Amino acid sequence: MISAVIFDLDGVIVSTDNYHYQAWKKIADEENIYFDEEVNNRLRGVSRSDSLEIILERSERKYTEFEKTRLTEAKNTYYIKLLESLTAEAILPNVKEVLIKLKANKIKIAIGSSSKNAKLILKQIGLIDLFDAISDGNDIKRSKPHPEVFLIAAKRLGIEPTKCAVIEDASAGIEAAKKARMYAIGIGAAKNSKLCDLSVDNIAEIIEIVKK
Ligand code: B16
Ligand code: MG
Repeated sequence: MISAVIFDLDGVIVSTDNYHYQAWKKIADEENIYFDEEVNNRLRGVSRSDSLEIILERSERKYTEFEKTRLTEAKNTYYIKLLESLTAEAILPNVKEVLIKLKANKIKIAIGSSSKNAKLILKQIGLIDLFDAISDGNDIKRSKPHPEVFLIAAKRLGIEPTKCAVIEDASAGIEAAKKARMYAIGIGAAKNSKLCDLSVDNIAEIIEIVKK
């Protein structure tokens, strides 16, 4: 039986994935590095510094640690600038209704996000007070596919990992959920991940699944 649902943030709750794309694209263009949607899909759920390493795979030269720090800082500056215009309108369809219904059914809800900007985003879209626990990029040493972010969320909820479901748009997040021994639900870009216990087209489908 599922007692809690842990939600990924970027790409599941809110459409900030498009902002990450725009910010990384600007960096890649400035550095003359090839970058497209396919590369971008590999960045979903992955930390800022690991994302840069993936982008630099296409670079013709090696970057020093100092240069890498400068690039991750520049990316975050662009990203935060884009976040300034973020409002509740960016909440993905049916998300708010699903969160409210889960709570009405006594299912705990948490955030499990790799982003260090997760709380800023949740405040801006007006959802921060709805969650029973938040685990994000500031809490972890290793990002998805490591299970740490989800295990911290479960601990903060006081629920056994095996009684938690995770909903994710990243293959790395699905892998992390399975490593944490949680029920893994894929949506969007993670729908075809081989490790999913289940894939959904619409987040509203999870209500019936967790009530079983
Ligand atoms: P930040 P999630 C992830 O969020 C994003 O999917 C990923 O693209 C990003 O690199 C990562 O957060 C770190 O974000 O630079 O804001 O700390 O999908 O785990 O909610
Ligand atoms: Mg995501």
